[in-house]
Amino acid sequence: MTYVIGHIKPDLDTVASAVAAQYLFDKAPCFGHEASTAVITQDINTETQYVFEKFGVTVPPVLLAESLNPEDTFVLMDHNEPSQRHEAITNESITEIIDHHLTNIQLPAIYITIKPWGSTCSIVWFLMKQNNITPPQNIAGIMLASILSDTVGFRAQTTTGNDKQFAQELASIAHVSDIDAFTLELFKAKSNTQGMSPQEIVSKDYKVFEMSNKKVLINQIETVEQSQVLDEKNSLVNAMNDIKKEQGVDYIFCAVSDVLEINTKMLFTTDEEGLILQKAFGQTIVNDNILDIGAKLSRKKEFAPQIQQAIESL
Ligand SMILES: [Mn+2]
Repeated sequence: MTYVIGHIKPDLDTVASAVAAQYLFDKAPCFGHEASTAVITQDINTETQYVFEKFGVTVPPVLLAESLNPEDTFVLMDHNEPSQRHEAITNESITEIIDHHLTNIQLPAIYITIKPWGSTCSIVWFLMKQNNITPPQNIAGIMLASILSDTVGFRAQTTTGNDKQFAQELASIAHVSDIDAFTLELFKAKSNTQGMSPQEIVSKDYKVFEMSNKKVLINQIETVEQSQVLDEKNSLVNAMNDIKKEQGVDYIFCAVSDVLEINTKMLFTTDEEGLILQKAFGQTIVNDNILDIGAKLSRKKEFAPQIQQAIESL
């Protein structure tokens, strides 16, 4: 069996691209995956659940290591780094990679499609077009939603002209007439923090980085209700202090990003962290534990490298 699988802590693009790629492989024998099954690494997030329900697409099952056979192979979607991979996947079992991230690939010659586009679903749609394959309405819908989600509605720096064009094409197959309205609907589903505890908010989507021998945790929460989230500042900062201890990190930051206004306010817990942020973004702190870093949304491009530089220059 060939398993088509995205990264750990699955997001919409990783799950939808696996479903779309399985459809492509079924219809296009030239890919050489005779029997393929889309699977996921872990439970899906609320945005993914919302989109799959909306379009009536079945969520793929979680891959169970104990059900694997030695001859099973894997197509990695939306990731290539070993640290992003399901732990049961060995180097030898990977036969193909379709991705749009920074590469760290040390594998024998296999099929690799990497394009610097905004979403892996953009790449899968490109491959479908190359092979004259049109997905059904519901798969086109989850692909469109993935492009809009990964590019933050074309606002992210990673957005290319192809992503915009492909989204239009997929929208017409999916019968989505108003992309802007659909984007807002997605943002609302994604950014619903109601019912989430402060602990859940400040650990919703975090990565731990190694910067100058310091462990740095950067969490990001995307919202359309930034001020409501920040009203809870004191409990969020307390929760950040707990997570800092739990995870044994030196510094912790929580980016509260307003995806409609395109603005990020960064939460921090100590004066030293505040200084790092000021160094990184050159702004003045007007409110305890909060720094407005302006029109930025991308942790990968706009927060992490700047914080790293600031820590290196301490
Ligand atoms: Mn992606």
